[in-house]
Amino acid sequence: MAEKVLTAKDYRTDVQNIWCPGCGDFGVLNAIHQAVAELQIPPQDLAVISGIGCSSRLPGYVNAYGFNTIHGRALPIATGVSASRPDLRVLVAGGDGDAYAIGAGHFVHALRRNPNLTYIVMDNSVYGLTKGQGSPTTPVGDPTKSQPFGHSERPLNPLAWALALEVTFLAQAFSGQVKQLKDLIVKGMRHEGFALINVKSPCVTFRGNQEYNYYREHGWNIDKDGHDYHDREAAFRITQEKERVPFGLIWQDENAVSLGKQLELEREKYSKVRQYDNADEVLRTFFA
Ligand SMILES: Cc1ncc(C[n+]2csc(CCOP(=O)(O)OP(=O)(O)O)c2C)c(N)n1
Ligand code: SF4
Ligand SMILES: [Mg+2]
Repeated sequence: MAEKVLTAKDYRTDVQNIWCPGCGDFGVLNAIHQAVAELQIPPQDLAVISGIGCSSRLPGYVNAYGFNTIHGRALPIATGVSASRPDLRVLVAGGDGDAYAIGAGHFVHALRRNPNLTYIVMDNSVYGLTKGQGSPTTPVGDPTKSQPFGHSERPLNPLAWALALEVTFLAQAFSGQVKQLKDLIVKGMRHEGFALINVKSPCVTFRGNQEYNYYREHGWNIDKDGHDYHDREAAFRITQEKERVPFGLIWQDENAVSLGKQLELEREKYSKVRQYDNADEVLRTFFA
């Protein structure tokens, strides 16, 4: 019998979606459903791991293994899943607070280890779930629930930060451009190593409904503009862009060794050394 061709519908779940109408995260969810269908990943071969936040509800809406973990801790848990089950394809999802504030330490070390993960950060420049406080990507001067007269801290530049940390796949997308986002997720999931996709995903409830227009007017499609994503200096210049918001694949390094490959090599090395049957034998050998 011919194998069933999976479609985006096969990855939907019956879990009631409680995102606000108009939330940008719907576009991200659609793009994920389409991307995993394009890659024909059976649900039992897919894991979706998140932290805590509105965006981190996403695993509930994807028919796959899912784990809505702890605020800021999606990456270490996903790294463990990927390391112990290399047969699974692992997507990580979460918000700008989850990734770049409380999860910042884990972000640094996940990039350093280069595990086989595709990390989709739904960057809405606000803490949505906790009702509208400023986040690490809130622009200076924007009113928030915590600073109604304007956010005072300078925003972090996640693209420049990730590139400086030698991320091996870096892209930015807009949740209002589902086709481009889907293509980037497909490329990210084919990448051997860590793929970061920062997605501008408007929070209509706490940042108004003008951001869709802003990204449409100021968006710069670098894929169509002929950007060479192997050119590191050009990639850095893109991360410094002030007037336009770059969307597309910024940087890819296909030669870096992934954590998955590294672990294969380690297993091979250690399979050749003496195996111990019990702890007493180990203690006798090393502490005799
Ligand atoms: C350890 C811990 N600290 C704080 C919180 C409260 N908290 C839950 S979600 C969140 C921020 C959510 O913002 P973001 O990660 O940007 O996700 P969004 O809701 O905007 O999608 C905070 C501070 C928590 N759940 N756990
Ligand atoms: S509060 Fe904002 S981020 Fe959360 S579901 Fe509503 S629109 Fe989306
Ligand atoms: Mg947020």
